[in-house]
Amino acid sequence: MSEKEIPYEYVNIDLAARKDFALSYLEVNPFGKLPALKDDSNGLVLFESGAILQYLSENYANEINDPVTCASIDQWILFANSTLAITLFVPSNKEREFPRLIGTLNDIYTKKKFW
Ligand SMILES: N[C@@H](CCC(=O)N[C@@H](CS)C(=O)NCC(=O)O)C(=O)O
Repeated sequence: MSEKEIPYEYVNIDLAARKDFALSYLEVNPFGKLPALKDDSNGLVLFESGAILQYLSENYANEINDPVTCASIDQWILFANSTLAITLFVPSNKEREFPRLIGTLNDIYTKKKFW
């Protein structure tokens, strides 16, 4: 949001504290996971980082409106939130898959500007 100069208020939530404020966060995300977004301009409440990024990209980053670029953005969001996340956070996958994925990512982005 800073990169796109979208005004925002950052709310830090200590879920581990289980205080009233953290518990009321379950109204925002019933699964109790971070991050989440509340858009005061239209009342939208959204969780899942990928959905948040897609929403911000489609509704606030007005310079991106061609389908090819949008598809590429969606590809990298889904790659990060599915393929890469499973590799990083599932221990049995990490050892085998992580070096391969990171090696390929490194190859791609040493040749190409990060967009
Ligand atoms: N797929 C979700 C993952 C959400 C997630 O697992 N968030 C972690 C922090 S990165 C969390 O809230 N952990 C606290 C907990 O599970 O109690 C997303 O991308 O938003």
